[in-house]
Amino acid sequence: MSFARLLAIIATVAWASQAAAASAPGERHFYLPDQNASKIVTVTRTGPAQAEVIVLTEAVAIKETGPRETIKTFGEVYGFAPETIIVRRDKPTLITFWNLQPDDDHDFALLGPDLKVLMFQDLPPLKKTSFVFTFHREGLFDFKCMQHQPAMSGQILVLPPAPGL
Ligand SMILES: [Cu+2]
Repeated sequence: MSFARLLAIIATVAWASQAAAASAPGERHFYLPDQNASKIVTVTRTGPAQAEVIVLTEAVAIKETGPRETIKTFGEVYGFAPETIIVRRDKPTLITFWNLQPDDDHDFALLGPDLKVLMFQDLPPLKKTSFVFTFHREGLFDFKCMQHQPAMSGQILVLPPAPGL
């Protein structure tokens, strides 16, 4: 990773932490891609989809179950499983996030190629949260849970349409 890209990621995470801290819990500002961001990816809550992916939130090392030494060193560690999602351009893909934790909120921030946040959504505890994503550009897109950085991160790889379709 280049130093400039690292700086941009730090700036993005700092911005989101600040935005989250500016309002009380539960009052955070969640949004789907705006008109400009929709040129990169269209996101709806429901609708027809041609592919489906389920993403679980995984408690890797947490205060309730330990190990204590690990948490002391790393803090609580969560992850997305899978953390790499592969979709095809122009193919509506239903992604459902299962927040498996009974008492921990997660969130989903999708970053554009310039590392601007394209969308930011809450993933409430013990809930399935679904979106239909249609990417209009190929490439690699980072996503993050802003509450559990840096470990709770992943990438969406957008491939060209399948040959013959
Ligand atoms: Cu999280």
